[in-house]
Amino acid sequence: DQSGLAYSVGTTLDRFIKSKQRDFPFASGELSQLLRDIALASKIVNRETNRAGLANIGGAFGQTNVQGEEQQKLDVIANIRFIRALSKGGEVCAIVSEEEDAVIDLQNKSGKYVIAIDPLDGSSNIDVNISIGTIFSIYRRKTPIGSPIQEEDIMQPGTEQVASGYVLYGSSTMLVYTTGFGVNGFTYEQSLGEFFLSHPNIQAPETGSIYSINEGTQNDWAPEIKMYLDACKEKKYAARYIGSLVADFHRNLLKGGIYIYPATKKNPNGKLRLMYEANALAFIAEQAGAVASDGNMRILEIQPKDLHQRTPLFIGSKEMVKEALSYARKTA
Ligand code: AHM
Ligand code: MG
Repeated sequence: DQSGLAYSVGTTLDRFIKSKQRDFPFASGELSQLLRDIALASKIVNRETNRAGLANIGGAFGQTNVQGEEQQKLDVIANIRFIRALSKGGEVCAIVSEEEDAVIDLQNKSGKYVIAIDPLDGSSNIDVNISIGTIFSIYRRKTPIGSPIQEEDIMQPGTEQVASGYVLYGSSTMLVYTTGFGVNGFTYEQSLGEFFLSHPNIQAPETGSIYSINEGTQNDWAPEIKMYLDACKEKKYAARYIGSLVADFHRNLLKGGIYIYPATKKNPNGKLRLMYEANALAFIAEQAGAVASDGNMRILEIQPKDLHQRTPLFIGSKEMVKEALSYARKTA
């Protein structure tokens, strides 16, 4: 293939979603539509991300966009774009977003899905042209459709996710998602405006030789984390840390590795958020044969108590996470 895009003549995300609808024999196709809505919003965010550098050069794009909105920070723009797509789509009744203090109740009488989303993760990398991502979880509401949203619709553990995924705005843009039947990755072909299946049935290596952690905070860790890192160095593993969770997770998922965001003195429960960062990636990890833990239990089994609750995160190749956690047990 001369173009290097062997998949560009292959399966589009749309076709793939349609072909997978048979995984849900009783489903009406709303989840499929919802995934398409997310893909559309991610294309818009991709566009905004690509031109963010230019937009920051005073006046290059003018101060207002086509909607007449003032130029805003990319994370705010992403939040607006996703909420707009999810409200217009009609399948969603409520949204939990990193950018919003409270649950957004869409007052949508027919929506049966609840979304938790971090519209643009990796805030420290936005302004410096480094990979960033979108992370999303999809739940089915527990109470009857049309009735007022209740706490039980929102505060669901990760095991209840019907789908989750992420978009990586990297050297190319990718959408990776699962509906509980394995993990598939799609690469965005800009000139065609389509995502194409490029990474079918992703399987995480059982082990690897990459560790990803912000070592600058090591004096604030529990001793066992330091012990595990020492073991990694003993084995001459590679340190790789982008500081964008999606990018660090994605690399380790494909190559084999471990990502750790431990409890620190500053963040005694870790930094990452359970509902719209950890859960989505934990579901994908498990579906690809990797694992995710908070140090004591499976991320997916944590019962959320607070919308913006944080959790320590150990995620990645099975053997590596197992070894990391064994140090915690040794010192306990
Ligand atoms: P954000 O939601 O403010 O973007 O923070 C989340 C990010 C993750 O993407 C990344 O893994 C982590 O924070 C990096 O944190 P640190 O700079 O403390 O290493
Ligand atoms: Mg975030």
